[in-house]
Amino acid sequence: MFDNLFGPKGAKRDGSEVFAALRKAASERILVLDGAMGTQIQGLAYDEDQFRGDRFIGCACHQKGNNDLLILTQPDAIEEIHYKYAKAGADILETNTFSSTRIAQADYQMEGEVYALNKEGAEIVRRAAIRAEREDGRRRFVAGAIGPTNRTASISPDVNNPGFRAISFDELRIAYGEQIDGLIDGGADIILIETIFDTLNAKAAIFACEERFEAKGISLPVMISGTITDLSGRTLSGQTPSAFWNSVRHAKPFTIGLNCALGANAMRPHLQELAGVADTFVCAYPNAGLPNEFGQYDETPELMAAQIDSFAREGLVNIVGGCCGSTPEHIRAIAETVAKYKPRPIPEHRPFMSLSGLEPFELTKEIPFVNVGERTNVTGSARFRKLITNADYNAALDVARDQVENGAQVIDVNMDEGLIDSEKAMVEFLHLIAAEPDIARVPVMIDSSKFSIIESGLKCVQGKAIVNSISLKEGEENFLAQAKLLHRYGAAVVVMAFDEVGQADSYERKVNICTRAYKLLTEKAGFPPEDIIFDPNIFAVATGIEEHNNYGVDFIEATRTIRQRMPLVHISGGVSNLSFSFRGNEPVREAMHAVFLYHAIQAGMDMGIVNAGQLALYDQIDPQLREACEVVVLNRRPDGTERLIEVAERFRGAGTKEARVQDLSWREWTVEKRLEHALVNGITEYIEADTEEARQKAARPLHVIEGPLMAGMNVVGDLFGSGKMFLPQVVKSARVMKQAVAVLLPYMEEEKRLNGGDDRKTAGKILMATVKGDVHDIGKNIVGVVLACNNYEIIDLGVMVPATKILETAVAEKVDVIGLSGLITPSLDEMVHVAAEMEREGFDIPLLIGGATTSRVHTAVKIHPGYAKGQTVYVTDASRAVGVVSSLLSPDTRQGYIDDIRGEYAKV
Ligand code: B12
Repeated sequence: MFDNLFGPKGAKRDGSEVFAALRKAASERILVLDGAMGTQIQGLAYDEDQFRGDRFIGCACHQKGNNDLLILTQPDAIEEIHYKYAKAGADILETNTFSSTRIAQADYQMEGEVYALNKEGAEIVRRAAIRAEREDGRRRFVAGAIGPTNRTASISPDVNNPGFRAISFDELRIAYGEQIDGLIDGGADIILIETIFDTLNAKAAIFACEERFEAKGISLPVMISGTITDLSGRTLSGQTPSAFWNSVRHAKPFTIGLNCALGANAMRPHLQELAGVADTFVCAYPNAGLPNEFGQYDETPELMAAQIDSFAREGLVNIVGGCCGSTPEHIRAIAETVAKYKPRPIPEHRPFMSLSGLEPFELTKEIPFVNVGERTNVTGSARFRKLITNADYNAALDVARDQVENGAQVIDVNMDEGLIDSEKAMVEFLHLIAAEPDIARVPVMIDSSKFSIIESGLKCVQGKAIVNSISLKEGEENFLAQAKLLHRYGAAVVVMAFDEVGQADSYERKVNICTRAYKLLTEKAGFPPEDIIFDPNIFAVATGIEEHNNYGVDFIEATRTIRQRMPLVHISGGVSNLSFSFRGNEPVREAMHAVFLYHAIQAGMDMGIVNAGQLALYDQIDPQLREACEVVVLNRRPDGTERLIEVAERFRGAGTKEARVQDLSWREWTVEKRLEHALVNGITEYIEADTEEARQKAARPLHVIEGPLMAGMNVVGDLFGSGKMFLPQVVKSARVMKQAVAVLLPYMEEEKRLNGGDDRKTAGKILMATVKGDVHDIGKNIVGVVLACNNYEIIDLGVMVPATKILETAVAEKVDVIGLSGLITPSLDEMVHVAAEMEREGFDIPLLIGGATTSRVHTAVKIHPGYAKGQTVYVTDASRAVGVVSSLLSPDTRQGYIDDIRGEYAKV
């Protein structure tokens, strides 16, 4: 039998018994959470006096509508609602404390009652749970519900002042802490942070949980439930489900999930996304449909249960329940339906650093190097420093925007400047960034040498950020205290190889300090290894001081050893230090950086604060200069420095990369080589003339794309893949490619006209999309153009398109074929998912698959089998697309073609 607190009588009161019992139950079956309180309370039709009860008879403020207050004034009625849910089949009962924080209760002047509301709220549920258990012998768990409050920490309520916030992280943290104290003291088994529309509020609640757990010497399971506010598929504060997961994963929640705002059907795609990425239990409790004109929910128990049935059947959930509009009848129907199914198996943990802004960023093996944009750093950019000193934040935001547009995957923000209030500037700038979705989509690196500035920064970001940096400089105790705090804020961390003695300058010291920090972080601060980034210090070489000659090698070799011994960690560094002794000779500095990065990346450096726009391309460095740099960076000869100084003289004044581009000797090359050169170097100046020349040489305009232009892009891809080119440079290549394609477009249209295409009626409607998570669109656009020139009508949905949008548009537009494009490995899984959804929704139209990384084998083995009702076809390039589509759409050839494809795929 149970007593009031934490499990059976005699159980240890540290939460471990609850954890074990819940984990066991959740791995055996799908658990059921209760339904809405609001609808039930409305049914009681209480008036103002009943809301006040005897306890608040004379209070000044009106109380009708303060549902939580009924805990204190009508406890029996509230207990009865919980009991009904328990009897309907709920395993987990939520307290009626959604708004029981001092922030939300301020509307009713009930701030003083917050502790009582939460404590008594939990006690009431426990009474109902014990009654139900006595009757049927099944244990019920008490979940202390924490709502989002009525304020948002990362959105300004004032449209004219996007930097303003109506609530701070600390105000939320304190208010939640008070609520959590009450819930724990009242005997809650679980803390449920729910209806999260702003992840920063949730991060404050998580922080408060950990603080209160630590203070009380217990640890309860935490359930976290976000709200996707509408069909945009994002939270109110703009995060996608995976970005949301990355932001809260540090809490090691017992469940992650979604509730409210949407009915089950509309919630499905977002739930699928979460279920795909989360290595913990998943919980869903949607509304009973969407509210009608009167704000009521019409979805019957049967209808809602039928939709939740499919969640369970497809293995998406471990816990289900209902939110707004659901009743004990809904919960009964849901409990009955899910009883037939096994719970969702928890996917294995993917040990990749998973950051987020509004969108997720996962540092997988496919990403050779992460460019951290360094233009928003007052210590590195004189221009940015000036803008911040002059408080010209609009122009400062443009700097951030430019970096993201040009390929920075993370932006470094540093405000360490003696003449300004750095803490204030950090907060202000991060608040402003949050209001700019095109910047806020990437994660930030909060960079400061002052820990207080770092903490202030962390209180402003809803995403998972990186902190730059901490070190062992002031000893282990300080290091651990900072590390634990950072983990509580949910940040990844850069650790400088610096200890009590000083900065690590030799191979041994770099390796030893990083190894020591690693042990402390993973064994004592709870840091996942993949969230650790070591900066083993890049120092200047070729300074004329012999002891400095091996600095490059020391960094590179330390990197290799660290990555071998601690394979999940990352290595970063500030590259510009390396070439300090060649200040004023930009060509040599750029060459040294490119050479250094090339070798360091091979050794395992996978992140760097670099101005990639100013990097030379390794393969294009003057061979003599490259050789001289290599000798210095790799310390191959004692006279390396003198030799580099000698060679360097030749380049002094040769200008930067831009100036070298002015060297026009490449204009003498063949047109194919010139196109490649322009693509690789991002040169737009001659691209139109060169494309035109290539077109005149080619039989058809398309041949220019599929010949020299594709070949050039493949060179770009290879250079990028091998660490000799960087993302911002690839962005430039993509722009050049688009310009070249634009030159060819009118000629392709002309071809169509000459073939009499304009007069024919459309040959069919084709929907084209680059799948969710993928931004590559050059290939897809070309395929669209080629098909359009062959009289097909194209509906192009763009990039990053979720499956639901593809399917909905396909139905609405009655398309004949769907074409999916994808160039990165995760797109392969997304394509499998789209095919499975097409099967589920009863589609039978052909599905084309294309883009680098897709393949005939993957299509045959993974995509085709999941879409039995229609035919999936892998297409290698744009020119083949026309033949494939016409064979699939012509009644004469269709069946024969499909039989051939099926025969071919069966052999794979
Ligand atoms: C340009 C480019 C970019 C540009 C894209 C700009 C844009 N608007 O498209 C930018 C810089 C933004 C970029 C970003 C990234 N990229 Co990139 N990128 C490339 C690059 C160099 C060229 C792609 C290209 O345009 N090729 C030319 C076109 C014409 O070829 P295509 O797309 O294959 O299309 C042809 C056919 O495949 C076919 N086709 C294509 N789609 C379809 C669809 C249908 C229905 C049909 C029938 C046919 C068809 O027809 C086309 C014409 O014949 C490739 C390297 C390569 N060799 O592909 C890397 C590459 C694809 N990128 C890569 C990576 C890793 C990334 C990033 C993850 C890097 C990062 N660090 O963040 C990000 C991805 C971000 C994201 N979430 O998507 C890797 C992917 C590795 C992998 N297996 O996952 C590659 C292979 C580079 C490499 N070697 O590492 N990239």
